[in-house]
Amino acid sequence: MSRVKMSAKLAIFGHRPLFDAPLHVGRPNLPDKQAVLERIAGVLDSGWLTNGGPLVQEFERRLTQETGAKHCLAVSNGTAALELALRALDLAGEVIVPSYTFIASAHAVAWQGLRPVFCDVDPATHTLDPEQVARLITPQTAAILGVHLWGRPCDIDGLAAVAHEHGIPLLFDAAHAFGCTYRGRPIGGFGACEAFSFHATKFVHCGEGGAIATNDDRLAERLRLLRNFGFAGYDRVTSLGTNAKLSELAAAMGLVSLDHMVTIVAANRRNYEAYASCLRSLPGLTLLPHDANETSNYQYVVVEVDPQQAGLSRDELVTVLQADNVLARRYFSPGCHRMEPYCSDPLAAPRPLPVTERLAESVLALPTGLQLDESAVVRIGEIVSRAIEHAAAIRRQLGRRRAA
Ligand code: T4K
Repeated sequence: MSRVKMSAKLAIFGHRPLFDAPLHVGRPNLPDKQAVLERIAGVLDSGWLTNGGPLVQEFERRLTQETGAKHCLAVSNGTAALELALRALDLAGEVIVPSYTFIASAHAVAWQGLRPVFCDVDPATHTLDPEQVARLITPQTAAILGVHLWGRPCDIDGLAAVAHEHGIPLLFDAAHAFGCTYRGRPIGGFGACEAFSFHATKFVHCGEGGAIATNDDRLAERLRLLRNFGFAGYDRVTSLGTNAKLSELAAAMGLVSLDHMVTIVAANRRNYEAYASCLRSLPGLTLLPHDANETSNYQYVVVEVDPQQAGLSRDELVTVLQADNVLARRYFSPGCHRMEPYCSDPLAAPRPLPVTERLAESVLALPTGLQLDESAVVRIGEIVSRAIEHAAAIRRQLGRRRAA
């Protein structure tokens, strides 16, 4: 083993991984197993497992308290929340969405027979750029779907101005933004409606779950029908509908998760700050900042890698981290417009998306949540620091691997 390899104690050079077990991005937070089991035992004893049972109703009341929205309808997952929201707005034509997001944002639009038109994002926030949105408006534009990525709210005022000028609805994919605020007000009360995800990987979760928040009584009524086969009474169907109900078992998990929300956010924030101090002095790495005037859930730790300054590309750094059992993720790469069915549709991205392309090449997400403490973050910071210090040797090592 060469002198360089000995000094760079990294698994990529054949050393034992720094972590024995993998650290995942999106490892579910499970703060109180006993409380979950007790809630689930109560569900089983009651003999009421779904169809808007007492725990789903309690979960919805809690969501209303957290978001301040007039209505919160629990649904089976975040994608269903988006699909129902788009359906309830009775849209036809195009919906402007960011390409830099999880594929569900785009698929929910296409699944409703609408055409997603992909727009570029603001490099500072990774969310829709209202100026770019304005340039994509055509007579076919039916709505704007903003995504509050990483818990960072969109420029809601900017997007609302564009939507208002053109008389089209604005709605939000708030899958990442439960527990966050915009101008001091909780996410959930903006636009026509906002769609949350409570997937296992979200900081508050039901295993699988979602919700739609709205202040609009008529929209809420329509969403209630859509979620439950169009049933307006015991055996009275008044509209088309689907089954997007949340089960009592999932609500049990969600309620316990909500009980521990403050602890989880505190752990996320502690981890975020620990990452910030580890990465601050390293060249070519930028931790996505949070607005100090707003509340955030800190559920994603997002780093942009500048390969010129860091000496390593994002993908090379991910390989180094993964060798040490830190399963950093390339979120979101490639952008939605580069995936099927959208990359086969010449009309899907009418303008170039340079910021999206750059972010898709440079962003990585690091593990956080209750699974790791500050000392684990410091060790991850050490891996990154050693990787940058030994960037040239790592490149040679990866080159040898590719050649072998
Ligand atoms: N809009 C946005 C902006 C979204 O990010 C999402 C979902 C949605 C809409 C749709 O909401 P849902 O319909 O999902 O409610 C994950 C999640 O599956 C997905 O929910 C999430 N966004 C997305 C950002 O991340 P993947 O493909 O990256 O990875 P996944 O689910 O395999 O899990 C990530 C890691 O977490 C795994 O490496 C292992 C670990 N893990 C995962 C699960 C499910 C566990 O340790 N235990 C588990 O139970 O999508």
